[in-house]
Amino acid sequence: PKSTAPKNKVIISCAITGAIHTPSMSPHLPVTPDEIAQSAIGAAKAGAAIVHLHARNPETGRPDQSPEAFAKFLPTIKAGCDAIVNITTGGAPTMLVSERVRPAAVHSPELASLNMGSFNFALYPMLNRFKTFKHDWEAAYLEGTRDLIFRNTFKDIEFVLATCRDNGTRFEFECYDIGHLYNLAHFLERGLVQPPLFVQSVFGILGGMGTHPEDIAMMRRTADRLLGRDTYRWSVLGAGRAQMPTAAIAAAQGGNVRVGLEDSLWIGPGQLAESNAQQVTKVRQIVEGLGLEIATPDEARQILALKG
Ligand code: KMH
Ligand code: ZN
Repeated sequence: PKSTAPKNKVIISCAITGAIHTPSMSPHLPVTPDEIAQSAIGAAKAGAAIVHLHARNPETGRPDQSPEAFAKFLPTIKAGCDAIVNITTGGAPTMLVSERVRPAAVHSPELASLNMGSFNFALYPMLNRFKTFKHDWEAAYLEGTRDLIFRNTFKDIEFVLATCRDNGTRFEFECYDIGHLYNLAHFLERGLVQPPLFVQSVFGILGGMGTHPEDIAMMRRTADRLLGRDTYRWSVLGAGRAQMPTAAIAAAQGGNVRVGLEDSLWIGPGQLAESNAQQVTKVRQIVEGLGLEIATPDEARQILALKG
């Protein structure tokens, strides 16, 4: 069969471990540098063009935003696959932006995440589902988000942009609400961000937008109107059980998709995903089932104008 032009291919991102879930929630959540590296390589082999990375303390599983923690798995990932490395500047919602930006500043990845506004980032409802924890910090971390603002002021965003400017890192703009698209349009107007913008619409974090198909449609329409359809590349992620339905809805409309254990621990109702690769395989089947092709890492580099 004839292959479609790269720009019509679907980029699969996989967020390997994140800072939302804690180790006691799933034995499959990668924690140590080797687990993170092998899980990222597995996701890439299954079809992820981009791996979105956070680091954790190997003993406790607590999010660790030191550049040294990332240095323990980045060389293995780069040697083991060709996927685009995307380093978080979100870190954990409890961290300050000065700490959050350091791994991207030091390791100069092709992509880094950039969270486009301040909002309540509530993880405490997970305490209704998960009740026993191996480590002291886990329950307190989740409970603490009852009174937490994930801070991403205009100055914070400018700081991340300025810090990463000289190393040519481009961004996965995390937009959890319509206002975050207006913030991105503001930075576009000021010439501080350059097209094509990689917009990651995040659905299903309590404090941000929900996961209704109307929310997904509204996000898409607003991005088209504010940014211009050719100015941005649209990707979506749905948290928890919304992961696959959100991906399916967006892929059917020309969107790109993100999966991974950062965003959902599940592969089906009540069934924990055993790996990141399992979720990538599932979303790939959805995408290909729609008659669409997935982008290779090099095609994704071209689509997103990355430095390579
Ligand atoms: N945790 C996700 C909801 C970041 O790393 O900058 C969004 C995220 C944030 O990936
Ligand atoms: Zn993340």
